[in-house]
Amino acid sequence: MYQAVGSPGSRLTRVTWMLEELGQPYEIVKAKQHSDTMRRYNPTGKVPALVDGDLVVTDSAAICAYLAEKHADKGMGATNPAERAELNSWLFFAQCELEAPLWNKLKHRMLLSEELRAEVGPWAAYEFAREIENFDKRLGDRTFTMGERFTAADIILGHCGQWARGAKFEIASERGNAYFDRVLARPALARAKEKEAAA
Ligand SMILES: N[C@@H](CCC(=O)N[C@@H](CS)C(=O)NCC(=O)O)C(=O)O
Repeated sequence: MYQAVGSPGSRLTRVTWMLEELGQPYEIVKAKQHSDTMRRYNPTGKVPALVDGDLVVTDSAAICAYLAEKHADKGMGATNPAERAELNSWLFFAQCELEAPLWNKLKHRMLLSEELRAEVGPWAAYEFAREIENFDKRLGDRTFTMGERFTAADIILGHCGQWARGAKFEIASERGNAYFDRVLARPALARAKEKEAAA
């Protein structure tokens, strides 16, 4: 059985959501960032990690890509190099562009030590708005990022949308908001959150 390691409500949700979408059994191993437990799975102490037998995978997008490839029959990954390139492009966009302002703002608000904190609010709002505009253009009229199929990329992007809404970042895109509504209404996400709450 898979083990999803990390703290409930963090990027761990990307892993539990993915496992729920795939219908795979898993247990949640609760571990806070930089705790001794977490460092046993990830030397950086960062959350989350996935344990699959002897293999430990870290970094949420890599974990989702790994699971999509392993359970290829569920159609959440790529079936050829061209599709893989497109999927990777979305995953990298999600983490490098869309997530970056969300993460930086959170770090400067409450995670960094006082002397390192800077006022990044206006920059983060500007960058996020710019990337939402880019997301709108790239998404076009598709239901999901890869077309009609819900894939690993939608997990990472959907989680960024949830994060943005929770942190009160403006999503000035009708198509973007409709996409986030669609993706965040997935029953698998609700089940993942329930399991995290009960862990
Ligand atoms: N690229 C990693 C980032 C992991 C990450 O930064 N996780 C946060 C919690 S959600 C953390 O552990 N932060 C501690 C730190 O930045 O040192 C991923 O997507 O899993």
